[in-house]
Order: sequence, then structure tokens, then C-alpha cells
Amino acid sequence: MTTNKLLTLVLLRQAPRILLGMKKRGFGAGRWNGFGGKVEPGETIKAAARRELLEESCVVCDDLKEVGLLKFEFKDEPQILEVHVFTSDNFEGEPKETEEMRPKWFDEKSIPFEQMWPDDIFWFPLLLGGKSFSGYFWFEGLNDIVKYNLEEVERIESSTS
Ligand code: 6OG
Repeated sequence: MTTNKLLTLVLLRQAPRILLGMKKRGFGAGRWNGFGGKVEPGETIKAAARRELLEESCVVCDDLKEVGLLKFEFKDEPQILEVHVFTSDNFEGEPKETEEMRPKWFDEKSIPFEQMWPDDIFWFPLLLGGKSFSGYFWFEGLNDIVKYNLEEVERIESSTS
């Protein structure tokens, strides 16, 4: 039986910049990404997104908008990762390095896709264009996407967030 593991991912924007963090440990270490992690039992997805952002970057954001729902399946792995993507340009505090992440602002025109998860190059343009999106990616190993689909949606239907 496959189960879904709920995860969050927050991309903060301050036009024309976007905040990424270099993941220092754990899943995705060595890659630039947004900030996020696992949803804890009893926690709403948005509350988890806020908490993980704060824990990993010391930034407070009470104005998160859910814009993406991404599902990742890895060959021979029973668990599907369900990643809820949020964005905001309204937050407080200066991003600080933590044990998990080294934050850095990037110009939206020079996003380091070659040092990011390979799915990002597909859906970042939708995020940057202010669109909502839903996608599914099937990986073989951690670097190869064998198949995927991605669509722009009206809004993210998420009863739990
Ligand atoms: P922890 O396991 O460290 O949270 N994540 C992904 N992000 C992108 N852009 N692409 C993927 O493709 C991802 N898979 C997982 C979700 C893991 C963090 O990494 C994100 C979480 O923010 C496969 O708690």
C-alpha cells in the first residue's frame, strides 16, 4: 500500500529576488531549495509551513499562500511525498543561517537550477508567474525524472490547510 508523507515548502519573494536555502543535512542536502519539512500530527499544513520556515530561516510569515501541490514518487519507495508549496512577499525578520539551511537571496533571473531538485525547473516558472499548479513526478534515484505531469490550476483545493 502506498501512503502519502505530508511536507511543506516555502518560497519567499521580494521582487526581483527569491529566497532559497542551501540544505546542509538530511534529504536534499547539497541542494538549494525553499524552506520546509514534515507536517506534525495535529498540525495544519499551513501551520507546519510557518513553523518550518521559522525553524530553518528565523523568518516569521503569517501571510502564506498555498500555490502548489506536488507529488513525488521514487522507484521502489512505497511512500509518496506530498509537498505543499507556499509563497509570500510579506514576512518579518532577516533570514539567518541555521543548522539545517544557509539562506541566500537570488535574482529570479539567475536561479541555480543545476544545484536544485530536477523538478524545480519545471514548476518554478509557474510560481514566479504568480500561478497555482499541481504536479506529479516519478523519480528513478534522486536525479532522474522518468515521467511527470504538471498543470496550472485555478487554486489549490486543500481541506487540511
Ligand atoms: P525534511 O525531510 O528535510 O524536508 N522536497 C522537495 N523539494 C523540491 N523542490 N523537490 C523535491 O523533489 C522535493 N522532495 C522533498 C520538502 C524535506 C524538504 O524537501 C522538500 C521539504 O521542504 C523530489 O524535513
